[in-house]
Amino acid sequence: MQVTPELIAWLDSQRQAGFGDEALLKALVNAGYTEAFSLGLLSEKKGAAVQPDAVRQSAQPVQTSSTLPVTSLAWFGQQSTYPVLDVDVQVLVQMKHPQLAVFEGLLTDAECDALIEQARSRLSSSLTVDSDSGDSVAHQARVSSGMFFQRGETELVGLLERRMSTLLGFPENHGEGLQILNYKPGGKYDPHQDYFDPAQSGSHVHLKRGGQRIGTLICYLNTPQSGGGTVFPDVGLTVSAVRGRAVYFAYPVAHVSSACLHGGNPVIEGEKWIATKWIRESVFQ
Ligand code: PD2
Ligand code: ZN
Repeated sequence: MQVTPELIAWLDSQRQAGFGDEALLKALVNAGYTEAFSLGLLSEKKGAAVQPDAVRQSAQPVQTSSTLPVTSLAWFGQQSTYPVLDVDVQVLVQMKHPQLAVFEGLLTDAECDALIEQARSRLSSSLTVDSDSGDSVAHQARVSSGMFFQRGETELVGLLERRMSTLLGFPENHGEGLQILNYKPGGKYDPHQDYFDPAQSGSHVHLKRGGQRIGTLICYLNTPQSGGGTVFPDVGLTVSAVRGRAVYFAYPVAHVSSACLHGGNPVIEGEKWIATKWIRESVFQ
């Protein structure tokens, strides 16, 4: 494990935001660093950017690391199949850094089809978050159309949300409403981070609604004929879009060191439908 400039910058920014060593240690360990490495880092870089008490007290913490509901993939490395309420979920792939897993069986084929039909008439062009204003704006980096369900809006959405929170161990009310996306040929989502960059002013409006995002679950609702996989450039991984599969990745630290850069590869032939659940550190409203 290496002390990178990015890691030092993250440590500085968290200390400036008022976090103490206990919270920082937890966040580092949750992100996959060993305790010995994390303790060494904290003591070696002690107080590198600590500000006077008055500034520290008035700073608004952007990430309450000590209250993360998903501390790690608790099931990591234990079983290959998990009973989740009324279904059995298979774990096809697991990684520790980034914290990532690929699942099969979380949604049945019939549920995938039904979710698409419930969303189809409500799609509109997808937008991205403007980093300065926080507004939603059209951007060429994201070519798709989509919609959001309210939490529990339909019986099916409610059931899927209960399965998701049971599998991953987060309270249902920490989840944003389920988002459905539809990509046509040429549709894509360039690599990005799903967390709100604490350094950007536009993030604050989003952070008020439940704190930072800490994990993403992308469920594939159909199988495009060609293209459309989800790519993780930091680790050279592409997860193929196959109906009924899902990829989960967690970023307990809102920083590139979580290695959660990811994108949707262009759809080459056919179309692609996904359902995405983003998990917040606190209750999302
Ligand atoms: O469609 C995808 O594979 C994809 C890739 C990256 C979706 C998202 N991000 C997202 O919804 O955040
Ligand atoms: Zn994303």
